[in-house]
Amino acid sequence: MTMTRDEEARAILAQNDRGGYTVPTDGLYPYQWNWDSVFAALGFAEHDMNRAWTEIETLFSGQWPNGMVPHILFHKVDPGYFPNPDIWGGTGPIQSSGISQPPIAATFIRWLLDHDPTQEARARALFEPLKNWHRWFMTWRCEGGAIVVTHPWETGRDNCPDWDGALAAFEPTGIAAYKRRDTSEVEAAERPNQWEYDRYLYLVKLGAECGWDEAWLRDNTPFRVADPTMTFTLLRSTRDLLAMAERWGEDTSEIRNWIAAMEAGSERLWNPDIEAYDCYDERAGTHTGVISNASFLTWYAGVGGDRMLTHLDRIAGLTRYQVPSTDPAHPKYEPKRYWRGPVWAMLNMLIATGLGEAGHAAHAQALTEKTRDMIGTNGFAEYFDPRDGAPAGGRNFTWTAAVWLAWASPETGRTAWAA
Ligand code: 9WN
Repeated sequence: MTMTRDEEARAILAQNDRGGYTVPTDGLYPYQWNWDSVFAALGFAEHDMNRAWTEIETLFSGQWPNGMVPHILFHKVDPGYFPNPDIWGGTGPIQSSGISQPPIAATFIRWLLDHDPTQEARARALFEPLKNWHRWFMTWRCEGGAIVVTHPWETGRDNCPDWDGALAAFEPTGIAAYKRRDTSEVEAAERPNQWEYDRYLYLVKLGAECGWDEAWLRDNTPFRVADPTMTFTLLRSTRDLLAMAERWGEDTSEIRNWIAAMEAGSERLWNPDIEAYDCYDERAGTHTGVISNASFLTWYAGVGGDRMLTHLDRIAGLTRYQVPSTDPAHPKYEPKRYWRGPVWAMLNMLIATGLGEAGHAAHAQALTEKTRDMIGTNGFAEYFDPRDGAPAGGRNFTWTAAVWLAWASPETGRTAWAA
């Protein structure tokens, strides 16, 4: 008997469950990733609220004393993934990477809480850890109110053309010989290329050698790029943190200051030449000129009004499925290569949520239906070719299953996570 997509999605979450945390997919990614886990929690929330909270609690058990929540927690070392924990040299309570990932957690925690207030104590226990994480970003990664990254992996949009200029500005000298593992699991044409990998590893080496000293990195790393994924998700999450602070009578002044800083700082990501939000390379002092799916998180963040609507409508006319991770009109668009073109369902969920909240019900509905069709027809791939929805990257993917259950499924999906 064939399974329904809902049943399949629940089975994927169960298969990828390693006890307290999920891996993004078996084989390719054998550890706990930060934002993958937060999406996973929303998928679990459809049928197992206790498991949903555990996922996020396990993620925060790896928080560093300085507040940073790592992008990977290496709970059980697995030789199938590279780079391994020794190369990262993370310094937290659990072996980990030394960088973070898009901070969507406060928003998702608030959604879980609104949806099921009986779990309030668990949400409240995460309030201070969340605030400490946000403070880490505002202390170390805030340039004029825009949030910067020190590694492309931190944005979760690893090989987007946004990084090409900043990566070309340095030579990856002194990295030890290494063997990539990702290309034994997935077609090389759907992954970053070697030139990029060498530079990813150089930036890891730089961080590990200074003991992930953020002050040193701020002054010395060649890679410091302000990014809409980080800025818009942190701004949105900080709004949700404020709502939780108000609910529990906590002090709100610091949080309000962060919101005001990022509202103003978002403007630094507005590129007047292309009339769009993109990245800003702090070292070069230039915009990157790439309209990515992260550019459309503006509604989710609650800034910019409808400035990106024209581009959204234009891009919708270029490919069968939206939102491509790189604008198909950009010369570096590659429809099958990872973040240089493919559609990512979980980014679509954030974009559609923002559109719906901003009163663009028809746009939100259209994106939801496209994503439903794309997953319904092609299964739970890591990402999809925008031209025909062909599945790409890893399969049986946790966050694709999770956003199906939480949002895109006609049976279990919700457009609003309030009760
Ligand atoms: C490096 C797990 C992660 C996602 C990222 C995605 C990819 C890792 C990799 O996989 O990155 O962090 O090895 O390619 O780009 O968004 O969190 O699914």
